[in-house]
Amino acid sequence: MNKTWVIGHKNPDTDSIISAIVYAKKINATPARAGEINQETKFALKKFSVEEPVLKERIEKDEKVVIVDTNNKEELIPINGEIVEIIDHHRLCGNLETPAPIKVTIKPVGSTSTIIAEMFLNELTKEEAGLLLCGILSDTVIFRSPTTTELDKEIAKKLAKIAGIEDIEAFGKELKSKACVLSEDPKENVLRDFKIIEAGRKRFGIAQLELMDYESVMNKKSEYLAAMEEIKKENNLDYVLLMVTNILEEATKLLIAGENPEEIAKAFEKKMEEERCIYLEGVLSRKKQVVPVLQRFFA
Ligand SMILES: [Mn+2]
Repeated sequence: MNKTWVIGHKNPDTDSIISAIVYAKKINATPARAGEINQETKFALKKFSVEEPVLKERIEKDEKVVIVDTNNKEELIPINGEIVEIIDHHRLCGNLETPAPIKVTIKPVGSTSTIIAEMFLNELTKEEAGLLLCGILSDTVIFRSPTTTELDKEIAKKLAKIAGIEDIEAFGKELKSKACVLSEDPKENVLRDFKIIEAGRKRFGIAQLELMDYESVMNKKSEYLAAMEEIKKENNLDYVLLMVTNILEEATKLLIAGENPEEIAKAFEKKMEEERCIYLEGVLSRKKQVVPVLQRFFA
């Protein structure tokens, strides 16, 4: 039998790694990762004594793969083998092809972990439930992100019960605090959670850091802007934006590298707060609150 892998997107986040681990276990496949594991995910895996999945650089011709937490070819490692299933919570991208019909599950919920938890709710071990709870809390920013649905909250409660976690909010904050540990290198931090999107004729790189303050980035603003300028050139982009998201304040300071920062301020109907920075109250989600604004404005 050909080997079946379960893998999420490059620059993997907690939801993507955990979805791969738990789903692989449930279907007797092998989980893999498409990049380095971040501090938050490491905390989650350690907490429930689960090993890191193996790093995979491509899916070989004779291998099968289940894709989780994305359906965008550009976010995946090269796939020479056969895609057998997709489970995701992002908009349908339409750039993946399969030779035969496959099972596709895409739901408008806060995390892929939510979908997988719902599939196996009555057959989860304590560890699996704990891991999936981490996936939900991470992607929904402890239910603060506007991507959060009632189903996410409902499933999270059930998972917490199975995992023996009493205070979901406190556990979520502990998990999220691990994501706030920044490296000394601004460029590394910007690339940590970085996505390239197109809006009209413009190409954007949008990075996000979820923090419990602004200062850890804003005190080194010029260094961050220089790093963003470099990344812009390297990837042939029109703009690189950095969402400095304060999850406690539930707001984002958006740093802008690119020719015409005023144009970006205009897209969000904001005044420039300070040089190359606008303040976005209530904004936590790149997918729901930043990308659509740019795509509408630059359409
Ligand atoms: Mn996700």
